[in-house]
Amino acid sequence: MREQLEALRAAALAELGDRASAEQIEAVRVRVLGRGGELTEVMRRMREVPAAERPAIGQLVNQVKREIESRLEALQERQRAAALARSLGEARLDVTLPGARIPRGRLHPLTLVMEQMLDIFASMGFEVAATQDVEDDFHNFEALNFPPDHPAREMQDTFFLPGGMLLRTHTSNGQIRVMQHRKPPLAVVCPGNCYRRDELSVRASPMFGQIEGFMVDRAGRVTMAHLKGVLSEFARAFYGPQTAVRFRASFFPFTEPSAELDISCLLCAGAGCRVCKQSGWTEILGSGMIHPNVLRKVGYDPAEYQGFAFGMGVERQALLKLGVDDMRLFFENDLRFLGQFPSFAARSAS
Ligand code: 2NL
Repeated sequence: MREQLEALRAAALAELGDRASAEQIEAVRVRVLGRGGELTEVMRRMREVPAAERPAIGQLVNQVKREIESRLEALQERQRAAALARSLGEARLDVTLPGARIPRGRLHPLTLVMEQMLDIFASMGFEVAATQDVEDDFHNFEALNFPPDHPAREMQDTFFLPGGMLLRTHTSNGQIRVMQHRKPPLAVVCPGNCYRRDELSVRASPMFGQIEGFMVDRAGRVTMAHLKGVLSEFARAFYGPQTAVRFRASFFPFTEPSAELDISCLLCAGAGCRVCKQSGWTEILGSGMIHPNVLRKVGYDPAEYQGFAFGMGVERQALLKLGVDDMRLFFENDLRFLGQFPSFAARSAS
């Protein structure tokens, strides 16, 4: 019995070496200590042992049991520690490391300028209506009193699409559509992109943004004085309260009379410089009283209704306002350039 116990102990401890796996450890535990295991079997046969030897054998059984138990425990503890060390090693986290910088996006300077311009007109009660870039001849040319032989209607200047449509050359198409569908009183601004067959250059781009606007009411209620008031107010709100304005007579097929608006040069404040070609003034927009032919085309009787309209280029205003001297910069998407224009304070101030 004694030899059997010692053999059992030797075998178990030999199996419980330092490299024993968790499965091997569990197998030994079940085989030796488990119900019906080797040690239980020995205890069951205790009555075969002569009475005199029983206490000594009993002690040996207990000792073998304790030894194997403590070895099992030591091994399990060691494995738990190793598993913990492994998982700590894998998921090591240094909370003092700087975080990953996620670059923050911002609005394109042309978007900022466009939004600020629309905000100013909205504050004067204008609605904003965006319309389609792909247009037909009627809404882009005919309704605007362009004569059939006007140079703007030529292949050279306009992108014509297969099927008789074209890319609008100004956002006036949107105003024609609004007037066709609604009755005065109306005050609406139409922002959007326009297209002309120009090469991209310092001063021009085949795609450019425009804001046009109009105000129409019963004859006598919207006059040239309102045109001057609204557009002077716009110029001072957008370019600053110190900005001087002047209206200069001009010509457009869709307005009569027509006027262009100049502001005092932002760079030299009127003294004369390269930007204003020494004149002290810079042109920012065109405007006029809507031509009776245009009113008739949208179904308004010119004897009953009257109003003014205006149009301006977004890139041109952005160049002047932001002090940029090359339009191509707006279309190159160089983040070093685009990053220089955070949303300006004036957006919320105005
Ligand atoms: C310019 C000149 C202008 C208009 C646009 C307009 C629209 C309708 C009727 C009458 Cl539906 N006029 N728009 C009027 C005068 C000038 O733009 O130089 N734009 C950049």
